[in-house]
Amino acid sequence: MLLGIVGLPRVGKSTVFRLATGQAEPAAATAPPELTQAVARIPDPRLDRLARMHPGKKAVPATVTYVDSPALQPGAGKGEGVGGASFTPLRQADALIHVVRAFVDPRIPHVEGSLDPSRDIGLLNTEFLLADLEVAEKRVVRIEEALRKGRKDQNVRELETLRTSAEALQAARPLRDLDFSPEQGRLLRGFQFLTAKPLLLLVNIGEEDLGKEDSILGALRPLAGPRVALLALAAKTEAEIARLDPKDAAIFRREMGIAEPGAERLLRLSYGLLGLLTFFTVGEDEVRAWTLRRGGSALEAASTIHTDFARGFIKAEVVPFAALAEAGSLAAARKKGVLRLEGKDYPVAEGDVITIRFSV
Ligand SMILES: Nc1nc2c(ncn2[C@@H]2O[C@H](COP(=O)(O)OP(=O)(O)OP(=O)(O)O)[C@@H](O)[C@H]2O)c(=O)[nH]1
Ligand SMILES: [Mg+2]
Repeated sequence: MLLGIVGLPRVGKSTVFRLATGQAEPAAATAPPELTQAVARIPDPRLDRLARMHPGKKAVPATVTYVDSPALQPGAGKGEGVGGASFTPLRQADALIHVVRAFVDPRIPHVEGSLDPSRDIGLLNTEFLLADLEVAEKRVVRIEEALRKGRKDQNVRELETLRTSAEALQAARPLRDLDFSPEQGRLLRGFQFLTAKPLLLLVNIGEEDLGKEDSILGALRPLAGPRVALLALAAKTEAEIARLDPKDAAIFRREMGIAEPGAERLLRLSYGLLGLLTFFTVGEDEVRAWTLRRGGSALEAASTIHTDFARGFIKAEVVPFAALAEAGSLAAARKKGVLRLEGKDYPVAEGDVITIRFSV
C-alpha cells in the first residue's frame, strides 16, 4: 500500500511523513526537494500476541509505504507550478493524504497569506481536477483522431468513459464521486487519476487546539464521504511525543488527551478508506500480518503470500484470531478442532489466521 502525502507549502507534510514513518528530523537545511519515501510497520497487538503464543518465531508486521512530496503550488495542475512534475509519482499512490494547515505560527507564513482550511482543500482539489482533465482530454483527442483515420481497433467504450470523466471533471466533480461499472473502472485504472483516489484530509492543528478538534473540523464535515476521510492531528507535537520512550509518551498523550497515537490513527483511517483488512499466518519461522482488500478471497490471500501458494492451492485452514488466542497456539487449535477448511472462494474475514494447503 502506497500513501502519498500532498499539500501546499509549509503545511507540515514532512512533519506528518516523519510522524507516520518514525523518521528522525533531518539536519537543518538539508531537506531534499525531491520525493522521499519510507516504509512504516503497522503495529498490531494481535501480531504481538501471536508471537508470544509461538515462541521462537519472528513477528513480521504488515507495512505501508509513505511518500512525502514537495509542496504543490496553485497552478501546478496546468504544469505551471513547481509541483507539476511531482504528480507523476503521486499517481502511483493508492490513496492521497492532503495535509491542511490549521496551526497558528506567525514565524511560518502561509503561502496564501491567511489560515483557511476550506480554501486550501479547494485549491488542491482544483489542481487535481485540472491535472486529471488534461490527461482525459488528451486521450479523448487521440482516440477521436484514430477513429477519424478509420482505425477500427479503437476502444469505443474507453472513449465513452473518458468523455464522461472529462465532463465530470469540467463540472468540478472528482472521479471518486462517480459510479463507474467494474468494466469502466478497469478501463480507467491505467490513467491513475488523482481525483479517483481515496482522499484523507489531515488537518494539522497546533498543540493549543488539542481537545478542540470537533469544532475545528466542524465546517469541513460535509466534505467527508465514503471515499474521503477527515482527521485532525497535532502532527508536530505528536511527532515529538513519538520520539520519547513508550512509557513517557503514554503519559504525555494521556495528559494532552490524545487517545491513540497519531501514526496509528492515520493508518487505521487509511485502512478503512482503502477497504483493507488484516489476516495472519503462522509459518515455520515467523508469524506474520498481511494486508488484503476487504472481500478478498482465500485464493487472493494465498497469492499475497506466495504465487506458488495460489498456483497449487488446495484448501485454506482458517481460524479467527480470537479462537486461536483462546486455544493458545495453532497446534492446540488444530487439536481442539476449531480450524475450518475453506475453498478458494472463501471471503477472508478481518483477523483470520490462515494456513494454505497447496501442492507443488
Ligand atoms: N507551530 C507549529 N509548527 C508546525 C506544526 N506543524 C509543522 N510545523 C512547522 O512548520 C514548518 C514546516 O513544516 P514541514 O513539515 O517541513 O512542512 P512541509 O509541508 O513539508 O513544507 P515544505 O515541504 O517546505 O512545503 C516546520 O518549521 C515545522 O516545524 C504545528 O502543528 N505547529
Ligand atoms: Mg516538506
